[in-house]
Amino acid sequence: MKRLLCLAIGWFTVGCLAAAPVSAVTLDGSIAGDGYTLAAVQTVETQFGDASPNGGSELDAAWVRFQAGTLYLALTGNLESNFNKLNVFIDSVAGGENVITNDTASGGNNPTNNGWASKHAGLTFDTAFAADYLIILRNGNFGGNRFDLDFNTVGNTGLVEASTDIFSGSLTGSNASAVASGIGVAFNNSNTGGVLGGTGAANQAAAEAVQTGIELAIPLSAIGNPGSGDTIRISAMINGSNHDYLSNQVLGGLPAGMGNLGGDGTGGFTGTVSGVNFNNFAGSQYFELRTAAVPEPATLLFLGFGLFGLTGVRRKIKK
Ligand SMILES: [Ca+2]
Ligand SMILES: [Ca+2]
Ligand SMILES: [Ca+2]
Repeated sequence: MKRLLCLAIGWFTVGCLAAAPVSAVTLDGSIAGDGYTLAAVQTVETQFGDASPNGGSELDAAWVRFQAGTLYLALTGNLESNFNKLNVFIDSVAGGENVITNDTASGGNNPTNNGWASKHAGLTFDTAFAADYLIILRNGNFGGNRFDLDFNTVGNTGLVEASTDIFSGSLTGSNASAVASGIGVAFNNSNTGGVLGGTGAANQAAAEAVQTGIELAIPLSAIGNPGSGDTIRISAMINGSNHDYLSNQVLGGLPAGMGNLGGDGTGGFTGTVSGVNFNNFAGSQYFELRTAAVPEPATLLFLGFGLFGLTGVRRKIKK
């Protein structure tokens, strides 16, 4: 919450300054000091391994901030360095796919990059969600440590951008513009707190307390230029390294008690995730934000108030 700092000289209140403006977001894989707003908190423990910090994957919370035409999205937690996929589906414009179709080589409408569409064909989002874009993040060791990011359209093949080893030989790091659309990403995998391993209800206070993980800088121009007040919906989930076995780490979260979704929604392996239908699980497996929901802090608002209008403030100061 913004606070007003009021200046008083003797008996005269001369004006109010907005609290020091929140500084620009630092793309470093941490939400600390960035002025983020909480958008979603994990609801269920992870069945993809409790990271300590390596050896597991968890999505603890989602944090957002709009700044200078960019959507900053932080997904706190961990991503195991075994090329498991963190898939971030974005519904930011009209149209898109509520049920994912195959790639164009197999009768669908999606690009073939990373083989994701052929594994997702049939996956069904909650009714209100129709994906327009997908960011795929993964890391591991294949000819050296690397972190890769793919960005593509969903529902048409208009855009495919794939970028490998964006942290120059490291599993973690920061890259202010990883692909041609200008999407930046940073990853800090140092979290050892957050949710525990299992299928029980998440400790949401612990999940909310996690400061590090994936931090994305997404230019609104890259996702169809949603306008002021438009709703953007995001469904983030961790999948296996072949896009064919969904974990139980999804934001918005799955109901407590849910284990990995696998390919059929109940943990079974089928070779694809086509049997997953998020309408079968209580709650929304997406979270939403409005472009105007997180207004920029005013930069050094100086409001000249007369003595008369601020008697209340003066009384508070005098006390
Ligand atoms: Ca940061
Ligand atoms: Ca859409
Ligand atoms: Ca649901």
